[in-house]
Amino acid sequence: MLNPAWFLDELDRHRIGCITGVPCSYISGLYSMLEDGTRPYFPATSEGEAVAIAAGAWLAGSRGLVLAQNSGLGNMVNPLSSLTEPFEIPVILGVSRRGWPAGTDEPQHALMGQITPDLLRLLGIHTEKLALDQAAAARQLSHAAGRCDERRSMAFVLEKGVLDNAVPPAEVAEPEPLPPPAVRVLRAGPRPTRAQVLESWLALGISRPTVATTGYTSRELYGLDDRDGHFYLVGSMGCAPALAGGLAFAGLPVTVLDGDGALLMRMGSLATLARHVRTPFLHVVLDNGRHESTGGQRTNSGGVDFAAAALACGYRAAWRCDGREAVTAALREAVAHHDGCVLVHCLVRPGVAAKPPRPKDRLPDLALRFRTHVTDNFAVAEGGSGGYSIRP
Ligand SMILES: Cc1ncc(C[n+]2csc(CCOP(=O)(O)OP(=O)(O)O)c2C)c(N)n1
Repeated sequence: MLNPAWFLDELDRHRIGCITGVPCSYISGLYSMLEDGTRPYFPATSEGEAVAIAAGAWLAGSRGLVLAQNSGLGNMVNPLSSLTEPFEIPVILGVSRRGWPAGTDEPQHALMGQITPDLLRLLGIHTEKLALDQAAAARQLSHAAGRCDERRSMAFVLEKGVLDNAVPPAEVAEPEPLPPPAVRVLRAGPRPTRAQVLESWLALGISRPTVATTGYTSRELYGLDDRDGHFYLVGSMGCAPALAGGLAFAGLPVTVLDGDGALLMRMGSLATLARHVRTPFLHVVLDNGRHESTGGQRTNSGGVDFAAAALACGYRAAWRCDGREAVTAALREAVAHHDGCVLVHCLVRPGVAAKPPRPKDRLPDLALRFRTHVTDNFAVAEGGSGGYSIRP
């Protein structure tokens, strides 16, 4: 059996700067240590969100570990197959194995217990059972860190009893939530298209890492102005805010350009970001009420007040704007905020002028270009205030 304190020290030794995930009772001792607030731990609302956070950590120059129960493996399949694998962004997974040995656990875990290692391998991820013996486990963690340098992910299957659970849960004092501020409503000018909002953002000339969501938003941004500091999330719809979160947790200022369909897909990220982001984080929602990139089918966004939802989750400020001038004014005000998440909900006209281009470079090259830009140009936090330290 491994000591969780030793395990966490090993992670630190291997510069695994960002730990995220969703709990499992098999490794509750490890979570108790993480929850005491002394580690760079960012609990996620879903395991898929956690994979995107860990991917963001790598893009910020660090390494990310996702801890999860195997029941959450299904939630990870999308970002593991359409984000980390095609972009060659390495993540380390620690997946507990409920339902194993066969017949020893609750029925809802039986099938996943059987197929966990095969499923991970099917996703192309090198998978090993974490050893009970400290020296062997240390070698495995070194191996995982080495694979990160080669831009390859690795998964550890955590069987029952691998980590000592005799650690009492940490007492975490919850601050009293403050009443949310009011949404600022702005109306001025004709309703813009998505491309016009992107132009308004670019015209502000703010140089910060910018993550664009799946589909036409990424493609239009690429077509308008391809920059090293742009990350085009061509797959993994809904994961842009979480990926941006992985960057922000490292102390970076970030902008995320999101869609209404995409945000609705992983709304839990609003709570994760509000809780952990301490850097300037601008979340722009381009709400055309449509899944325009797949042919214009309706989303469920009609009447959804994304600005109020963000404030209810703990964002510091939020705007709802209708009209091109309103968008510009809201973006100007929003970038002046320097202490956490703000959201600008832009009502946009459906429509796309011409088929926007797709990024021409190889996805792994785009990821490396972005990472190099970020690590060369932005200072990252040295721990504390929500940031994790990144050491060369
Ligand atoms: C997980 C996942 N589900 C579905 C898709 C297919 N898909 C790609 S873009 C898109 C629509 C996105 O809608 P929205 O975020 O509102 O942006 P818009 O296309 O309107 O700009 C869909 C459904 C996908 N790529 N990934």
